[in-house]
Amino acid sequence: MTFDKICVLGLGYIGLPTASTFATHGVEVVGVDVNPQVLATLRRGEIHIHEPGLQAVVQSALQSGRLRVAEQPETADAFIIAVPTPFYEEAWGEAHGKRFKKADMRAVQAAAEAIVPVLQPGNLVVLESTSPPQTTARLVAPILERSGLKAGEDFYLAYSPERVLPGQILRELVENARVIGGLTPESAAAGRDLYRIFVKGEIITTDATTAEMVKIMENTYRDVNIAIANEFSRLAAYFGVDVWQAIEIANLHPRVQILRPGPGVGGHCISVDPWFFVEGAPHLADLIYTARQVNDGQPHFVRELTQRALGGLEGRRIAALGLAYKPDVDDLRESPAVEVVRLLQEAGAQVLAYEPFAPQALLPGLTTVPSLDAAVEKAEAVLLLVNHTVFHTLTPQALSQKTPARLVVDTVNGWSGYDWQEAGFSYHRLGVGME
Ligand code: SAJ
Repeated sequence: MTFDKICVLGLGYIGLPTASTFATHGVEVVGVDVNPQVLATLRRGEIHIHEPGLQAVVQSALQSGRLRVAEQPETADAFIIAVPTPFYEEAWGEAHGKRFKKADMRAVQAAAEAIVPVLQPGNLVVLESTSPPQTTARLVAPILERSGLKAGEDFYLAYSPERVLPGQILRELVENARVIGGLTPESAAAGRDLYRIFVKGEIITTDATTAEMVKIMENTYRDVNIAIANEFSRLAAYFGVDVWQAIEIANLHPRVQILRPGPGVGGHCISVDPWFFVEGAPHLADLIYTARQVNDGQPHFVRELTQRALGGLEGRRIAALGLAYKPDVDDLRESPAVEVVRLLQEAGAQVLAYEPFAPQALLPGLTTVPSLDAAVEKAEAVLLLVNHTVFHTLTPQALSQKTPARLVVDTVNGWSGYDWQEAGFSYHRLGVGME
């Protein structure tokens, strides 16, 4: 199958790089977004998201005339849906003794509905948004069939998850292996023809529900493995052991690869996707559910650790270093570091938080400061929450010039305890037994 013109619905972290990459590979692309500000920004030749190299690709796609933006989809050979699938913040589900977060599929529904009036026989529709198993077959297909056309017979329908790492999106889009799950084998083949335009990695075809499960399984696998690392950190502290040393030794075994404990799991993928399994089959997802609870509970352990280290929290002045969900990114979504700061403040501590990648970030209820100096100058304790390179490379000598604090709590194993103790600091690390 050949594709002269495609429509990409949703111009966010995935849709915009995908749309512009197709355009720079010679396809006519119409990028659609429901947010007028996003369209206005792109029409000015600017971009609304932070991703290395993206601005240049988008500009070249726009200047070539092959990428343009629009409010509504128009007739095309293929449609790609790349809208967000978050979960409802307030509405929780409950079944089989589990309380779970529910996927908010309204953006996927609205995107499919917008395609209905322009869908034509022989078209291909691909869903890319991370979705609960069976979404393509049970949610998207029936909506598209309101056009009077039958999915898999009159038009092709496929699911192809994005699996790129923020910060590396443009390279990984092209180089990573890509899974394409078709509602029918012909739909999968049509999807393979489409992505072959720019994908250099292997393209694996399967059915739609398998492709949906693959994506959620990848992130759930990681969540469960981080949960066991976090539980090990609690057990090690309880038994008077240094978890970091124990993990290092265990990982010498050829079939063991324990991940890193930390203040919890954040971001918009790994802390979200496992819920799609729990919501879809709560009676079968015991381990996945427990792992989510372990990881979501980790900020409470950091609060307790800080409380023990300081001998109390009420009125104590703490400098919190880092708010991002992982090192060297500016993304604060679902960040456990933010949760730790909230818990400390709720316990009466006075926390000044500094995030070098988003120094102006405004978070309700949190006091953020624009520099390291401002965070530490009056602090009694310094709490390392994210192992950003700028923090990791900070020496106790440099820090002691800026702060009266002589107590540090390291939740990410970012610093050498020996160096800090030598420099006169009382040093406390997550996952290490305290006398
Ligand atoms: N984390 C730990 N310990 C570890 C590793 C990570 O506590 O040993 C924490 C991080 O600090 C962070 C969270 O887990 O809070 C997630 O970070 P991450 O780097 O593991 O993953 P993401 O969310 O940035 O990206 C993931 C990737 N998926 C996998 O590695 C299986 C990426 O390839 C996916 O495209 C992305 O999710 C997505 O969009 O689904």
